Amino acid sequence: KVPWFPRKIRDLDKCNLLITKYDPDMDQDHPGFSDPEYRKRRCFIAELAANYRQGEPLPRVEYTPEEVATWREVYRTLRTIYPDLACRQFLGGLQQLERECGYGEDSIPQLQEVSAFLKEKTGFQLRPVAGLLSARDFLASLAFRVFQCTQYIRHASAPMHSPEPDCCHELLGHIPMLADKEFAQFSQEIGLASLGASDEDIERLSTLYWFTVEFGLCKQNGTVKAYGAGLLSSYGELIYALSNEPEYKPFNPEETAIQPYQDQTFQPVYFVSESFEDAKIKMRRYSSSIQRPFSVRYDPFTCSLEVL
Ligand code: H2B
Ligand code: FE
Repeated sequence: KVPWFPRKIRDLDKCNLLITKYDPDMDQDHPGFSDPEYRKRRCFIAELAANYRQGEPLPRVEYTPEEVATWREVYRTLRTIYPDLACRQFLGGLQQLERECGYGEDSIPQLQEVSAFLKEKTGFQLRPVAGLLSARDFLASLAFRVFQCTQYIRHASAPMHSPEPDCCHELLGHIPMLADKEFAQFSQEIGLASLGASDEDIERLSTLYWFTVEFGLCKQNGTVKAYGAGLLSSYGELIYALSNEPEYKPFNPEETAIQPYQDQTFQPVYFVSESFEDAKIKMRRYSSSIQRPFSVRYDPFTCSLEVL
């Protein structure tokens, strides 16, 4: 039996299964666990996401001076190392965001503006999400060029690390890459491959997502650069991944899809692709090997799927 999957963009309202693994109310090791003010703030922002319906304007958050100070510290620290370590597409996207979308260390960009910006560049749009989503729901939204974005910020006591996605991770790690046409297409293709897939195939696609979109490296002009959002939003791991300590393997979906990964500490291994073009071709070949009793095509005019 084929698992349910969204057929039109509105159906994403039903893709809302949250995983409470690392949230500040459940996880004693979370830096915000013993800060009731922080937890209250998180609940408020979570409500905004829970009440959101597809097509509505994205909620605005008035960030406090303390939250902006956390953002400033993250932005400043990362911004200085990007020119050496980030791939060209990322740097181009970030520059455009700084010029056209108010990116900078003085304020946290609002999802509404960022979503409008992306829509013009690659057709991607944002949707607010309360926390970590199930892999199936998260991947399904990519099929519609919708990126699920958290809106809260990490705890002020640990500006350089967050156990879960937060707005620094989304806005600095993911958004500049999603402004690149080729990367946008790569992301959507993972999403399309996930629709109606078995739990085992979802697990393999999640692992591929992890080692590409989150922790991917690629060669550019003979040097290895970062394109993964988990790297580009973590000062410590970005430096580590591009030092000579970790092991590198060439990106190869069959092998990458079954590599065990770490969500608590740095990755022991990173996968390097020759280029995005190369990663896209290999991923496409892998996706077409996934067995499903139907095929899907995305219709951008109606934002819905044709299931054949
Ligand atoms: N949920 C949210 N909110 N952000 C993510 O980046 C994310 C997620 N990543 N759920 C998913 C899981 C990823 O780890 C893969 C697809 O499992
Ligand atoms: Fe992420």
